[in-house]
This record gives sequence, C-alpha cells and structure tokens, in this order.
Amino acid sequence: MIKVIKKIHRLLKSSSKVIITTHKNPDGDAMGSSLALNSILNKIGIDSIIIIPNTYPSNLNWMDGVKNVVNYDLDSKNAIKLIDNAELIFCLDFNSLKRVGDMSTYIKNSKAKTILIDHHEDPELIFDFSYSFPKISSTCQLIYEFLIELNLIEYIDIKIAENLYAGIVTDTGSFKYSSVDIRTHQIVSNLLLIGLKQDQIHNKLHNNQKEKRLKLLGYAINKKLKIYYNFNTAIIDLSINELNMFDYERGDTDGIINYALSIEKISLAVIFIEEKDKIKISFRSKNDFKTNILSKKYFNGGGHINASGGIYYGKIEDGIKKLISILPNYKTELSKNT
Ligand SMILES: [Mn+2]
Repeated sequence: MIKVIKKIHRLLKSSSKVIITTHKNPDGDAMGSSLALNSILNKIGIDSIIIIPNTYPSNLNWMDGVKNVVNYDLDSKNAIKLIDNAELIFCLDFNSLKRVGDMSTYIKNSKAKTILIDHHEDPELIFDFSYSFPKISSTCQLIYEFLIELNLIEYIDIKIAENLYAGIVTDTGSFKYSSVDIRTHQIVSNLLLIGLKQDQIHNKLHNNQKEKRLKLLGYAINKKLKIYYNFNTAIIDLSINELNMFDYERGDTDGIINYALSIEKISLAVIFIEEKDKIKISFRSKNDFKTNILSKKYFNGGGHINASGGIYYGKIEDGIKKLISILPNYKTELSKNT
C-alpha cells in the first residue's frame, strides 16, 4: 500500500464527519465518483455526505443517491454548517479550489483535513493528501483504484458500479479518448461482472434528451459554426439571447463542441458561451494539440490536453477576436494535429 493510502486509511478510521465535494457544474464523472465513494463510506459505517456547488444536468437524475446530495447553491446555510463541522473533506475531480466557486472559502477555513482525488494536470498543492494521476481517464477510474488500495472493492454493488461506469463513459467520450488505457477496460469488465447493463446506462445518459436541446444543437451548427481552415480551427459562439430562444438549462450546450471537432482538417474546436458576468470557453483538440496550455496562457483556464476550459471577461465578439489573434502563434502545431 502506498504511503499516502496508509495515512488516508488511518484518517478515515478516526474521522466521523466526512464531506465529499466536487467541481461546479458537476458532470458524470464528478457525480459518479462522489456518489460511488459516498455509498462505499456509508456501507462501512462512515457518516459522509456529498455537497455539490450547484446543480447537475438532468440526464444524471437516475444516479443512485443523487437525491440525497446537498446543493450549496440551493441550501448554502446547511452546506456551510456541514463544512464547518467536517473532519475530513474529499475533493473529487478538480485540481484547484476555485473550481468549487464560493464554497472554496469555507473549505479553506475549515479545520478538516482535505484529500484530493483527481485526474487534472497541475493540482494545487494545498490539499493535505493528494491522490492525483493526470494520465488516468476519469476520477471514477481513480476511485476504483483507490477502493482497491483501501481493500474496499468488495463493497461495490450494481448501483455503485453504474455510478462509476457513468463517470468513466462520459469522461472518455464513450471510450474514445487517448486517456483510455488497458486498465479502463479491465475495470469496466469488472463492473460488467457485477451485473452492469451498459446499454441501459447509455440510454439513460444519452437517449434521454429534451427536444429543445437538440434544436439548440442544430442552430449552433447550422447558424453559428465558423471554420478557419487556415488555422484548422472551428469556433461556435452562443449568446444569452440565443440560449434563451431554446429555453436553455445547464448542460444543454454540453457536447456541441464535439461536432465542431468532428470536421475534417479541424484540430481545434472552441465554443464561447455567454453567461451573466463572463464568457465561458471550452476547448477540444485532436492528437497532441495542447488546449490546456493555450487556455491557461490566454483565457485564465486549464484542464486536460485535449479538453480544457477558460474564461473571458468582456464581449463575446472580443473574446473570439482575441482567440483569432493568437491562432497564428499555433499555426504549425494546429496543422500537424488534424
Ligand atoms: Mn473527470
């Protein structure tokens, strides 16, 4: 057992109030890893609860335990009290405390020990314990390994298997990203042995969309997609007004960017989404083009090589202008990675 695991093991035994938290706008991996870990801890008699910064997309409504999650956005008083009283806080699927939004202050000020379990590059060094492996496909894959190290793997039941699978399948784009390794498939085969029905999970995650979301996708591709073949780049932008035309709710724009990246000769796809006080930007790339370097340098962001995010403060068209103005710096790399 590696050293850090030994310490975590001891810490778990001695802590009675455990919090699990994850990043803002939690996705399948954030929710899957949190729910799976929470179920296991509860099964072995540890009093733990999940606090999410804000709500999750509706296609995750089916996940086991999701109804018991405390939503900081809706119930901040309760969330703050829980954080204040916590002895141990698991931080899942993020590398920087700013990813939990306003909650970060309370976590920082809490006397609880913090344990990071994550697969994003360059984790902050502020956590008491860090189980960080940026090459691994998903935090759910890491949770599986973590459970093995803690000798808790036997506690995975079908509901926990479904939550872990949902995280792995969403964070790997259904097993197609370069982060998928032999271990990813081995773990999934173990989940299948438990009785997981992968087609049912797929239907719940993907074949369960509202009509308006598909129409927003159609609009984004038909009316808003711009291709810069010179720089092998595709850009989509959506303003608040446009989102409102389709009765937008969180998660509706997820995945649009992948259609932009699917075009031949495109190695970088970028989507600009207007929010109340800022422009949210997502980057996706093919092969070795490092979107996280670009997003960190110019757009206050970061993430994985092929998938990262950033922020622009200002008008959406100025954010796009800024991106277009820096593309020449990457021209060679962009043309190499189509
Ligand atoms: Mn993840």
